[in-house]
Amino acid sequence: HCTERTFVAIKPDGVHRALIGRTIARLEDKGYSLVALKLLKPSRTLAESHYESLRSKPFFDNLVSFITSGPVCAMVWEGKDVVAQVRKLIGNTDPLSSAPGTIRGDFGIDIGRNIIHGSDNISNAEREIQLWFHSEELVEWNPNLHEWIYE
Ligand code: YYY
Ligand code: MG
Repeated sequence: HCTERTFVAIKPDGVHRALIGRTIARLEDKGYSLVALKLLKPSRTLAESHYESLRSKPFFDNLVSFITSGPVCAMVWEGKDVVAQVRKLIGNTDPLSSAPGTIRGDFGIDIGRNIIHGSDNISNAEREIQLWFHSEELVEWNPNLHEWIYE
C-alpha cells in the first residue's frame, strides 16, 4: 500500500481548546492512519527549525513563542495522497479564507491561532517527520480497513 506520510501538529490553541479528539477524528474518518503521536512542549530550537523558511517574516518571533508555549500534539499520518489531502482538510492558512467544513474554517478566527499544522509538500513532510520524531517512534502496521478504503 501507499506509504506517503505527512507531519501534522495540533498547535497550543487547538490543545487548550480541547480540539485534539475532533481533529484526529476528521483524519481517521477520511481513511488515513496514525503512525506516531506525542504531546510535547517544543524547544525553541525545534520550533525555529520547523519554521526555518519563515525566519525573515515579521510574525516569526511571535509564531515561535506561541508554538513553544505548548503543548503541541505532534503526529505522523499515512496514506495515499495524504500530504495534499490533509492540507485540504485543514484549509487555508487564514481562517477568513478557509472554507467551512475545513478544520481552520470551522474552528479558527485569527491567522495566528489557526489550530493545526500540516506539511505543505512531500519533501517538507519528510524533513518535519525527522525533525519531530525518532525513527523508532514511527509504528508500522496494516489497518484492516484498507481493503474497504483503497480499490
Ligand atoms: O502552512 P501554513 O500553516 O498554512 O502557513 P505558513 O505560511 O507556512 O505559515 C505558518 C504559520 O505562521 C501559519 O499557520 C500561521 C502563522 N502566520 C501568521 O501568524 N501570520 C501570517 N501572516 C502568516 C502565517
Ligand atoms: Mg507552512
